[in-house]
Order: sequence, then structure tokens, then C-alpha cells
Amino acid sequence: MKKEWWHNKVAYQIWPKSFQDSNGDGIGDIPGIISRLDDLRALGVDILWLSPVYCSPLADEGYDISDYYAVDPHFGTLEDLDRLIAEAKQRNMYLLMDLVVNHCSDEHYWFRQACADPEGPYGQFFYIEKHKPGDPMPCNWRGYFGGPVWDLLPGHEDYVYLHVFHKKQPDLNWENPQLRREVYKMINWWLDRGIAGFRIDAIINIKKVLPFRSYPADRPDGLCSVQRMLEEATGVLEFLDEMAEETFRKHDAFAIAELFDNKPEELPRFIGDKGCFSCIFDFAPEMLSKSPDGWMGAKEVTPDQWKHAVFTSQRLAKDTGFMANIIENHDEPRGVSRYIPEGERSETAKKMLGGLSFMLRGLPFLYQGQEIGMENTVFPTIDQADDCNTHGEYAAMLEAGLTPEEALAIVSRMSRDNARTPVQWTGEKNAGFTTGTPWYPINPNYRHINLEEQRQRPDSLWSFYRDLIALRRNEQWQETIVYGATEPWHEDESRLMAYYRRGPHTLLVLGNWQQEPREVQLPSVPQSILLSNLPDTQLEGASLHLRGYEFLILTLN
Ligand code: TEU
Ligand code: CA
Repeated sequence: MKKEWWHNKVAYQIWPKSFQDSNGDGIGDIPGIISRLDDLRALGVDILWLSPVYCSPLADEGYDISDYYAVDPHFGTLEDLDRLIAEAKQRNMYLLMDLVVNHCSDEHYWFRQACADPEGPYGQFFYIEKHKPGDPMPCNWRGYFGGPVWDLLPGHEDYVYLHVFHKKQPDLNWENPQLRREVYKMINWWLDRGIAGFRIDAIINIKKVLPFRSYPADRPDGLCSVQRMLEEATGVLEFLDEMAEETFRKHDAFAIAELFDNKPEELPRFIGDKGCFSCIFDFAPEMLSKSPDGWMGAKEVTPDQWKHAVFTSQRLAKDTGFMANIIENHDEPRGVSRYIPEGERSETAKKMLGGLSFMLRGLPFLYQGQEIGMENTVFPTIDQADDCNTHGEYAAMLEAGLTPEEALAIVSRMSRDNARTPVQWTGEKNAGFTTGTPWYPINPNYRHINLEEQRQRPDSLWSFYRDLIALRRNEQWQETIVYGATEPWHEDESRLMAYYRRGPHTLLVLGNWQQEPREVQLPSVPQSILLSNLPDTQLEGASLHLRGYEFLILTLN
């Protein structure tokens, strides 16, 4: 595998609306991010992915873009963004923007022009179909946020348009070379501005099975998940190769894709040495909660399921390229709430989960607040939920016969809002996020989970992540930690996650994913303990006594 500049880095996702407010309007913004760069530098992260800050009506919290070339006033100005790029560079940090080009906003100029003249050139930028009132829609797909993917074209009774996400997110028609040229022009404009690359949104969706066809309904609503279509869609890589050739490769840009429902055999074309992307996220653990019945069918993920999912991804990628390892992001509930059983979410357990993910082969990708162990929030009523997807899932659960209380309990477990509560910087008013009224309620636990308290405590979760990152940067271990093969150890032992990292050195990473202690007979007497989440490791020769949620990195040679 060709070595790349970003391989030994650590990445961090910022969801700007909830990161840091600087002007007291209760909404996170770019000057607020700039004011926190030194905190991020102290943690040790290098690559920063900024969720969208472009002009947007925020129907899907910025993933509905109405102007790709402008910063939304909620977040600041283009000058603020230029300053962020410069300030990050000064700290040897690299900025990624979010590339959202499966769709734009229905308030984008292109879509407004399409509504004015559906048969005109901009009408071809979208999937707009003639439709006689009363006729069935062109296909019966259900969108990601629930409901049909077709709606009447605003101002028309006899045209419909496609949106696989929110109705305010009309899909862009990638079959149209003119549209693709507009997208590439915009990508290069941002790369010329000095960003290091992009995180690429929902990109598997750009290729549809055409002409539109329906599939057998998978629920009583007569619709079928759009993902059923993706199983048959072919040819997406032609578009992606063209995009990479026209943009990323010209700038040696870092391109990390959000890829769901991709075919495993295509992985080399996505992240191989000649792949269209640098990297993709490993969503295997998150996919364990997916169900054709939506959140109602979402099962709890057990430690053994998490382990096997992650090891499968490690095996899949090992000779091909790097995946990005996460425990959470802005679309998922908080990892520590999802993967550590209720009542066992100690800092020790959070360190174990973070360490097991971080030490895998690939790019460690933290999400804002993960470094201090932020947890799911509370939903007194469904009215607290901001996220359009959460409301879609809630409605579907009521439709399916769940009581509001049952549906709300599942919302509390699964909602993306859990990851979108303001970052808890201090134990003071509004957790130091804003001097105004926060746009979303602060998680009530901010007094005992916040950065200020943890930065001063050597045994805090924040300090543990800082030490993990420093270890990855350590000359002696870097080659093994970055490129060493992952080799599971005692894979079938329940609630023990252990794996070698084999490079110039051999490391053994272990996590006892339960409260109960266990005895472990190591393959040899370790030479040293590189990092642990508990003091006073109980090791006699090669016999190790692991306490509840104990995590260790041992050197074997
Ligand atoms: O998400 C794409 C996506 O398919 C999954 O994240 C999932 O279906 C969705 O989050 C519903 O839970 C990307 C962005 O990460 C997400 O925030 C946007 O809502 C979506 O695309 C549309 O742009
Ligand atoms: Ca603000």
C-alpha cells in the first residue's frame, strides 16, 4: 500500500451548530471553532472535518445546500472560513469540508430555475418526471427519512421530482454531464481555497437504477426502502473515478467517503492505491442496528457483535487500504451509550471502548465530545427532537402501532439529536457553549462531564485520548500502530476483545468488555505496558488478571 501524508494522522469531526458559539446567538459558528483550535491541538488531532457551513435553510441541518459558494450567516462569513483554514494550517492541522452533491436544497438557484421551467436546462439537473394527477408515482421507493421519494414540483400539478432524503433535498441528476461539470468546478474552487479535502456525503446514492422501477413493498405502506434499489444499481464508480480525476487527484486532496450499501468486492476501486477515494468510514458496527422496520427493529449491539463486525472490516481492508474507525458521528447516538450497557458507563469503560477502536488499523476518527465521553441526552417529549429523520422514524413507529411512550423510548436510544447536543466545555452555565440561549438543550450531565474538569485531571478520559494520540505519533511505535496488521486473538472468547498489531514490533491490545474480572494467559511475558486505563496492572509473568473494563496495550517484542 502506497504511504500517504494522512496515514499517521488522527481526524476529528466538528458539527458546527453545536460546537462553540462566539456571538451569543446560541448557535455554534466558525469564529467559535477558531477559538477552540488550541484545545484540539492540545488533544493532538490533525485533520478536522467540518459538517456543512454552506448557505442552507437547515431543513436537514445544513445537508440541504442552497449556495455551495457561500457560508451561511448562522455560521459566519467566507472570510471567517478563510481565517479558519489559515489558523488550522498554522497549527499543522488540515481542514476538510463536507461535499454534499447527491442533492442540493430546494432553495438552490438551480432548483428554482427548474421549477420555473421544468423542460429547460436546469430541469435536467434533477429527476423531474411528467405526472398525471391520480397516476402512480414513477416508483415506490421509501426515502431515508420515511415517506415516498416523489413530491409535486413546486408550482406544478403535472410534474413530480425525486428526493431520497428530505423533500427539501431534491436529488441532483448525475447522468447529466453538465451537472457533473458544475459539481467538479465547485470542488476545485474549494480546493484552490486551501482546504485539504472533503468528507463526501451519501455518495453511493448518486447512481439510480433507471428507468425508475418499483420493488415489492417491504411494509404495509406499499413502499420499498430506497436501499433495495441500491442493491441493483451499477456504474457508480464511473462517476466517482471521473470526479476523482477531475478534482481530488489534481490537488492530492484527502477524500473520505460516507459509503453505505457498497459492494465489498468493489472496495479496491473505492480505497485501493488507484481508488477514487483516500478512505471510507467503517460503518459495520452501526449497520448492526439497521432493520427493514426502521428504528422499531433496531437491536442493541452486543460487545461480541461489535467485535466481530470490526474484525470483519479489518480483514476486508487489510490488503487494500485504510478505513476510518469511529464509535459515533453526527448521524448516530453517542457510542458510549450505545455500546456500553446502562449502569456500566464508567470512565474506565469509556476508555476501553475508545482504546479498542483507536488502536485498530486505519484512520482514527473522533467525533466532537467523544474525547470527554459525552452521552445520549434525554427526551422529555418528542417535541424536543430537532432532527427530521427522528420525526420520520417516530411517525413510522406510531403508524406501526407503538404507543407514544414506546416510540419515545426508542427515539431516546437512536436519535441523531443525541450526538447534536452542544459540546460540554465547562461545568458553568450552558456548559460554556454559549452566553445566550442554546439552540438545543445542553445535556443535563454537563456539570460532571466537561472538558475543563477533564483537562486538569491526569486520569480523565480526555487525558487518555491525548495519550493514545501521542502514542500513535511516537517514533518508536508509529510504524506498527499505523501500518501493522491487525490479528484477532482469542476471537471466540465472549466479551474479550483482543488483537495483535504486527509491524516492526508486536503489540497486543486487550479489553475486558464486562464488569466481571477474568484471567488471561498471555502468549509470552510482555516487555512493557504501553498504555492502560487502570493503575497497578496485575501481571505475573504471562498471567494477567483483567479487572472490569480494563484496557491494556502490551508490547510483546
Ligand atoms: O447521511 C446519509 C445516510 O444515508 C445515513 O447517514 C442515514 O441514512 C441518515 O443519517 C439517516 O439516519 C448523510 C449525512 O451524514 C446525514 O447527516 C444527512 O442527513 C444525509 O446524508 C443527507 O444529506
Ligand atoms: Ca453563533
